Amino acid sequence: MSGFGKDGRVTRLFLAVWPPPEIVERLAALPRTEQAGVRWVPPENLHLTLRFLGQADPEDVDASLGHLELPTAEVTLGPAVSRLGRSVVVIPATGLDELAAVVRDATAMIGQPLDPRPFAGHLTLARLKHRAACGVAGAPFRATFPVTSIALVESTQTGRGVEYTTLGRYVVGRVPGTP
Ligand code: 3AM
Repeated sequence: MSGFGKDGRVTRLFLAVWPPPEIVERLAALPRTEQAGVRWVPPENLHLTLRFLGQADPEDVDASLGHLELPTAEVTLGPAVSRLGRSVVVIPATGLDELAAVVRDATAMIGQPLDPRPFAGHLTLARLKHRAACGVAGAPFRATFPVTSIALVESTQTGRGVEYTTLGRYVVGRVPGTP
């Protein structure tokens, strides 16, 4: 774990998997038609959320995850761009359920209450306003990659949109402190 200030800042946080650069490149190459009511996620922000914490102290997260053995995971994205609910354009993701459950259990008392809905692995590509149509829905996309770490990410709303900063990473598949 690295990258935390010790100033006890309270921030909006979430835990996520960053896809590897070659997958981000392929995701960014999907058609991104600029049209009214469609807000595309910039390629550098593409991620798979494991848990949204909201306002929380990063040190509490570190205390909960820093000594935990996180299960390994292999993400499969696909088979195609689809919708999650009415307004989110996603690529479904499988392979993260066990990791998400461990993260969720370990951080249950931190940040906002747990979402009672079952975990639905996905990578958000765009958000739609007023049920806008989005040309990319249905486009085939398949990719598989191993998860090497999960990231604690700080989300900051700026004039240019949302900015994500990785505050720290937790390696999966080994007990912290062992080689
Ligand atoms: O990974 P996705 O796109 O599903 O929608 C936000 C994004 O999810 C979600 O957290 C992820 C990283 O920002 N998010 C933002 N605010 C939220 C909230 N208040 C939220 N999820 C639940 N409650």
